Amino acid sequence: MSHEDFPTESPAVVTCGLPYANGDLHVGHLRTYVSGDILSRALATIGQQTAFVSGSDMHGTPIAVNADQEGVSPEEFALEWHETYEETFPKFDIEFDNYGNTHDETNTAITRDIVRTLDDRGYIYEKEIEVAWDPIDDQPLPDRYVVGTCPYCGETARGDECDEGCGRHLEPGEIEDPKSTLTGNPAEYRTREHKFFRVSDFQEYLQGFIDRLEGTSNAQNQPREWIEGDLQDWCITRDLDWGIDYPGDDEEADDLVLYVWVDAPIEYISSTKQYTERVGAEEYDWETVWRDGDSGGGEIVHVIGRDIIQHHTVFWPAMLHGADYAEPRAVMASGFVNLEGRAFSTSRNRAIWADDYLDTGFSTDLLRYYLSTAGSFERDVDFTWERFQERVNTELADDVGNFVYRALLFATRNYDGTPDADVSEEVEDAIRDAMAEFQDALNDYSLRRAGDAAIDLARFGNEYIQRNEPWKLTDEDPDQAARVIRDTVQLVKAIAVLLAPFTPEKAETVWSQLEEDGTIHDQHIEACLEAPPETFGEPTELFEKIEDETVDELNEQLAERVAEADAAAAEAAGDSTDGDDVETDTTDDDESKPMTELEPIADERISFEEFQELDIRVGEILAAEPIEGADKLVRLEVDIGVEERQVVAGIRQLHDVEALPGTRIVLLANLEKAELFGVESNGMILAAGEDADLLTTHDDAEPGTKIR
Ligand code: B3M
Ligand code: ZN
Repeated sequence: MSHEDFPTESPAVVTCGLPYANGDLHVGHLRTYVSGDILSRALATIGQQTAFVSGSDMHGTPIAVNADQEGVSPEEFALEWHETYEETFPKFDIEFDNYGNTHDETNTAITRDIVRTLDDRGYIYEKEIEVAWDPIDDQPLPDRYVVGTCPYCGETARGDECDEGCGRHLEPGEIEDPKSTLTGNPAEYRTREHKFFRVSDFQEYLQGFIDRLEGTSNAQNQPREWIEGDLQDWCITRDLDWGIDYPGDDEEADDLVLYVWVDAPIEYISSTKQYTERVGAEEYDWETVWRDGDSGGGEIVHVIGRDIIQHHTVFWPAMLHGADYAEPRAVMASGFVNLEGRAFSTSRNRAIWADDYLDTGFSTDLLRYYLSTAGSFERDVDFTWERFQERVNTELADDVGNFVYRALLFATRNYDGTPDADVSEEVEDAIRDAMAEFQDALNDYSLRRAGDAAIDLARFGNEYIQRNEPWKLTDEDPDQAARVIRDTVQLVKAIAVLLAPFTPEKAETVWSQLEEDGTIHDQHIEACLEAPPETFGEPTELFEKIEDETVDELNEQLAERVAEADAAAAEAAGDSTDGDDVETDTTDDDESKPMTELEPIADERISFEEFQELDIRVGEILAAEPIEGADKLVRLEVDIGVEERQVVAGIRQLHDVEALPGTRIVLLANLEKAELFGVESNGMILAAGEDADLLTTHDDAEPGTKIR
């Protein structure tokens, strides 16, 4: 790996976190895959040799449990999902150079080889530990077969992860008050021999690694606490039938499989190797990338969700280093996609699924653009159809679509294509600046900025046409008219090249409208400045605007889904308080959970004027009543001085509804109206955090007083 700017001499590999072969993909997953795809396309555009790989994560307890419940073998179960993913990704133009799976031969062989190497080098040792055991069913309960209490923070946790509390990876035997998730039986601890990886041996190495690591700041900073603290060794085996067998002829280890997190990241290597096997090492050599030879390997960039940073910045680099593989250059950890401020819940259908999006009939380019450039990469984003509509209509339809259409229409009507003139210095400079910004943004791992480089160029183009009024010039000064149109056609081409990684289909449409040869996806960024063909035909409009009615419809569907999911969640919460129930739903990998981690401060500043557009008032709750059928919602009547408002708030389970009247609150008064469960909500009560801690005033500001 180098730390030179992209493009470098060494080949790069962009990887995406492997989806568990365990359920449908949703828009939250797509955020990572789309971003990985865009990054790899964009790196190729600037001349970086790049492979883009991933694969399905086939192992682990949730898959074993779910397969069992369906009465099929884990392999059959996981392969079916694997095939579904192979079909789903291309629908979103997520085009992996290789998409394998962790159970295939390549990954099994490389995993066993790496573990053997670590073992031979003394990085693996055996230790007797206590593992959770179901005494009634007489079976071991690894990882998610067991729930209990986190020994660090006291929250309810899964066997391998404190998912609702402090977020720590938990080692076998750590969880307190264990219970089986299969039967609900209280578990006991039994002594078993397991294999441990000496992560502690790598402390010094990891301290250097984390200082070198590029990518998003959450990936660079979050692991410091672990790396600089006491590094615990890592149990890498499980009492499970499903997984990759522990290598070697150690009889004791015969019935152990490797922990899923050992073989999962190794799939990055295996998938790259499979790519080489297909295209030949002259075209792309996996070993140059992954082997820690003299060159120190290639440019390895991992694109992942922010919940698996620890695996990618502690365990994984230690494994790589211990077995003489190259280290990652960068980790880009994306925030989650939320609905109304809360994480998707796959088991409760509180999510927007990949198929839901395909059902809308919108071009997948729109979602790609929206997901990859929605705020800063590491921040959670709330998915709303309004915001989606707004960005599509303004940035893609108004800025890009209008400009491209106007420029090309004018060019074809007056010149049958590109007029015979030189590009002006002003426009050439603008294009060069955009190219430089695009390249710089990639080196900063900021897809948002790379996308903005293209959009800003389109804005410049619109302004340039407006300012130069070529429609007046055709008669008055035909030479100047030709120069202006030559400029705008060049701008169109440049915008298409820069947008191609984001909106591959639409960019290709522009390419064929220009009657360029080949595909836009093989172009180098320098194509931005190369002359377009002399002749081409009339264009068609690139982006259709999304109508308000469409958004209303989509919102209705979504509100229904969220309400149903919340009701289901409330019901489940109610159930588990009245008994010793345990959560037996193991299908969820990203269950809605309180955000334990404080969100980083937004990167983007807003102006004081923008703040002033928010009409925030002091109010007083006059009346409060639950909304029938909606377990979380209350209808409030609020006095805001100037008038009384009806507001719906999702605070029913968090506050004593009867005690609410008389409470001073703070209300966002100029929020768009919404309808929830058939009740109109005219404003939003402000509250902090998951517990909806209501904001109020300290003194006696009267209802109606404006917050400034
Ligand atoms: N299969 C999914 C997750 O925890 C897990 C990723 C593996 S990446 C090597 O997000
Ligand atoms: Zn915890």
